[in-house]
Parts: sequence; C-alpha cells; structure tokens
Amino acid sequence: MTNIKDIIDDSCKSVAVAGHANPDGDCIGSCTALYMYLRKNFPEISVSLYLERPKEALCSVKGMSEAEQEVKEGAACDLFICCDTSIPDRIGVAGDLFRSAAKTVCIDHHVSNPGFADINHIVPDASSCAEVLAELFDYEKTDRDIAESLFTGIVHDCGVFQYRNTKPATMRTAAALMEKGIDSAEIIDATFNRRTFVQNRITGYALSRASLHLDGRCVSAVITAEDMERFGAGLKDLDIIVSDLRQTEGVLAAVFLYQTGENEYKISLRSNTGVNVSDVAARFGGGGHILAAGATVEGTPEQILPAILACIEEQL
Ligand SMILES: [Mn+2]
Repeated sequence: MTNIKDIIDDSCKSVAVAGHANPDGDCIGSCTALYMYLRKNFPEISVSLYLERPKEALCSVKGMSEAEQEVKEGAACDLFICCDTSIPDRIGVAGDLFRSAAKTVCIDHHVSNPGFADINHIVPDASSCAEVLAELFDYEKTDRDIAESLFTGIVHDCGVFQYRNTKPATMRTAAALMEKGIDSAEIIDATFNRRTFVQNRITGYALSRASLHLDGRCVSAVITAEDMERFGAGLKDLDIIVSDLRQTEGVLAAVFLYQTGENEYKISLRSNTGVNVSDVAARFGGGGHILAAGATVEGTPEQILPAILACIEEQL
C-alpha cells in the first residue's frame, strides 16, 4: 500500500477505525487522524471510530468527541482498519467487529506485529503509527485538524523527538505538519508535558523506591494496587514512570511493574541501547518495539522481576 485510497474500492460503503486497549497518544492521534481524513476525503463512505476513553489530556484531541466506546448491536462494516495495534487481542472495544468484518487492514509500526489482518502495512522503522499514516495521506488533502492529530501521535511515541526512534524522516514529517499551521508547542504542552498532581506524586513515590540491578545497568520499580489506591491514582497515571526510570545514569534497561489484577502485573520495559526489550517482552507473551515493549504476566513482583532480569542479563 502506498496510499490509503489503495485499500478503498467501490464496494466499500462502511469503514470502522479502531486502536488498541488503553490507548496512548499515538493510538489516539493515528485513529482520529485516519477517521477525519476518511470523513473529509471519502464523503460517500460511512466511517465509525472506536476508541476507549484515554487519559484526560488526550480527550481533547480533535475527533475524539465522535469516538464510540462500544460497538452497537448489529453493527457491521465492509472494511475494518486498526492502527498502532500489534496483536488482535489488543484491539480494544471493537474486537468483535474486527472478527466479523469483510476485509481487515492493519497499519502499524510494532516490530513484533505478525501481520494478523488481511492487508498489513507495518513499518517498524517509523517512530509512530501516525508517521506511517502521514506517508499514506495526500499532503494537500491533510487539513489542519488532521495534521494536529498526526503531530500528536508522532510526538507522543518519540517523546517529543527525544527517543532513538526519531529519524530524519520523523522530523521532516513533523515539519510538514507544522506547515499546516498547527500550534505545536500547545499540543506538546497540553497532551504530553502536563502532569496531574496525582501523577507527579505517584511518579515521585515510584522513583524514590526504585532499585538498581545487574551492576547498575538495570533499574526497576513496582507499583501495587494498594499504592494506587493510597494515591488515588489509576493506570493512566503511571505512564511516565518507566520513561523517567530509563533516564537513570548508567542504566541500559528500565523495568516497571504495576499491578493490574489480584495476581497479575503489567511489565513495562524501556531500553537505551544494547537490550532488545521487544524480545524480552515476547518471552512473557507480550511485544512492542526494540526500545519500548510490554507484557502482562501472572505472579508477584518477587516472582516476575528475577525472571525479567535473567532475560535482560542474557543480552548484556
Ligand atoms: Mn505507536
């Protein structure tokens, strides 16, 4: 596929756009951008957008107000496009619709994506799914609102051009989007930099209790359900902890565990260099990117952490 129009033929009357569960900035930016682009440029097609409610800062992204949080009974579509989703199990609210769709397309940048849809357009070199989409859109058909969503997706996945997934092409794409007249500084501040008081407190707590392992080459922190309750925090308040851990001097990999069930933890992994955390996550049934990955595992931190450290040590 070289252009989004390649997947839309005359028989296509209805399209569903969806992302992954617990959507992040790239997922929200990509899905809303694709939704708005299809609405604007293919007015004869009915387009629906399915997204879980993200953290507050992302709710104001254009197009989010039209996102549906559940699939209505009897809903069907000719074409289902999922963005930024590496495995079908992670398709959020619209999983059933994916399974019943006549044709499915996956647009993504996760290196671990096996290509689970009928048509797969996966660019592991891209910083973000939004960067992949920008290349599939006609520039002159990309308006300011669409550019805002794409820019949001890009800056969230590359940490405002800080992470190693930032390539010259990422900067060129972002620059072209800025030419559309978006308020880039406001997007970055409002959706990426701004932290709630609760987020700051629980991040500070996690960092103050972090531990070093493997001669200081690995750092870990754990947040339990009890911790979250004590701080009045939800899962959405934890997303900056692992990137803060990664910035520790001398550290090659950061491991953050947070409780998601009675005996279940989500592992969030980040790497600076020398460790492929996508491979580590895959050993626990998860996936992601070389420098950022995750998995959900059963057990206690005392059981899970040594197993992850052993996998990381193999790579050092
Ligand atoms: Mn992404």
